[in-house]
Amino acid sequence: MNLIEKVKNRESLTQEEGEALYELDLFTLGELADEIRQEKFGKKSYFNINRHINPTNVCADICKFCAYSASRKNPNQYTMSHEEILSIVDGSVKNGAKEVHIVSAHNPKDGVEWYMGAFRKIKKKYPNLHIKAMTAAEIDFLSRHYGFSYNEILELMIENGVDSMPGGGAEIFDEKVRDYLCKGKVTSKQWLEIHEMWHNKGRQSNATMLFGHIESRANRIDHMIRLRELQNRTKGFNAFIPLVYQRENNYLKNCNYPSGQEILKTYAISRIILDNIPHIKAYWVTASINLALIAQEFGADDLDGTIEKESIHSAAGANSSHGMELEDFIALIKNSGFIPVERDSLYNELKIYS
Ligand code: V47
Repeated sequence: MNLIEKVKNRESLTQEEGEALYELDLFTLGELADEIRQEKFGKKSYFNINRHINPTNVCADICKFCAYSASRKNPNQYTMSHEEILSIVDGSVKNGAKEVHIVSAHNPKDGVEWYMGAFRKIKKKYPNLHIKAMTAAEIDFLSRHYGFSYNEILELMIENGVDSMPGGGAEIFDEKVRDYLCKGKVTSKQWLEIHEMWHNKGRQSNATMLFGHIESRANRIDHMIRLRELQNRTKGFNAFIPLVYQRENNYLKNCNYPSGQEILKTYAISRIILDNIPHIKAYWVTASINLALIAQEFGADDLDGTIEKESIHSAAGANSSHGMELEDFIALIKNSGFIPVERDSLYNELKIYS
């Protein structure tokens, strides 16, 4: 059976078949991915009203691709107090946010209680606000630095109000590339183990993949297949998010920056390979809003959200520091021929803008 027939029959593809997908032309791939997307969600495109908060940029780990953490290139260290974090949350809730997405650097000075206390205070004040927080990289850091087991950190997160985990810290799972990018940080095996433990507690999370730097196409397929295998066991991932590498103000050079065509192929292929992860998110911050809108025709059904403020990718050159106005977001999705659907963090539909 040829590759296209296998995709049309919804068979799980092997590493070699995944790599061969990249050899198909963009429009064939787009058609195949769009068929799967339409089968699952029709013309609906999901987004949420959310706020990204990055409470500290002080980091004990060094990732070559990161322009956000305080370093020689970015000497402006900051760490927010709980009061500062709460006052941001107050403003966001007033603006209609239903989710706060909290991701920090790996701060060796503040202790586990600084992280957990912030979640507890937010949850106490806003019991219905969804807290998506703590990447597996942060969990691994807290465990290493303060001597907690993964399970203890995960239990503390639940106790203090964290509802779901974001997909950050996955980068690229291939050990050789990962060692070059971010040696010393959570390993691929640990990243997957932490998400598995979280899922086994009945909780949900997302998964990212940082691409468009020094990795190969084969590395991307391997990354997707490792996620697919975990998802087969737990069903705990909601969304897969291919993050396009942003190249400014960091220490990662000699990269193969992807063309628009390569980015769209990667979205389409992730829709095809990850047959068991419901949503493919075109995170407009790293893809650019224009490409994210086109990605809706190449398998992506989710555009993340309005964000309000963003620090990690804007530090590396993305045009995202002030998020997106809700009206603009809705109009852009509508004008691109899709139906904007406001969702909550677990993909329950809240409002359809037909
Ligand atoms: O893990 C850091 C990435 C991630 C750069 O779960 C970079 O819904 C591109 O995980 N170029 C954090 N990417 C952000 C993240 C995320 C974003 C949106 C939604 C969700 C979700 C998760 O940002 C890090 C890292 O892979 N990153 N530097 C850079 N220069």
